Amino acid sequence: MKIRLGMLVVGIFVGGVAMAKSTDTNKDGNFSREELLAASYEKAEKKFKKADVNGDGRVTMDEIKGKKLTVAKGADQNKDGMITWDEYKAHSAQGVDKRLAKKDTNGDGMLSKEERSRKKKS
Ligand SMILES: [Ca+2]
Ligand SMILES: [Ca+2]
Ligand SMILES: [Ca+2]
Repeated sequence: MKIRLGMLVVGIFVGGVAMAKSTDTNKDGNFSREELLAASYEKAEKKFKKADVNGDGRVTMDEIKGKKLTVAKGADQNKDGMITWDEYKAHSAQGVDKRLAKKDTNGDGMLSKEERSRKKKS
């Protein structure tokens, strides 16, 4: 049971948006949704470009086959076997919203330093 929980936490962490200091572009100590989205898109764009081997702006399942930590298959929202940048962007935004929903305990739409560092309660 303990092991399973640990793996779950690791999975969430790997799939989440990196909480770099640079995310806080206006330096107010909080990560707003906009700041999180900007950071997430920036990261997503790098991943997407890397995954898009032939550079046609779409990532096909062939392109991500056998690769780890690239574009998630779940991003293919219309299930046509290709992930467009729009789909991937939407997927990234969903990740940000999920993260906010989970961590933004006071519901102000921003992650304060305390909220970011707070460990998940068991
Ligand atoms: Ca900020
Ligand atoms: Ca492609
Ligand atoms: Ca698609």
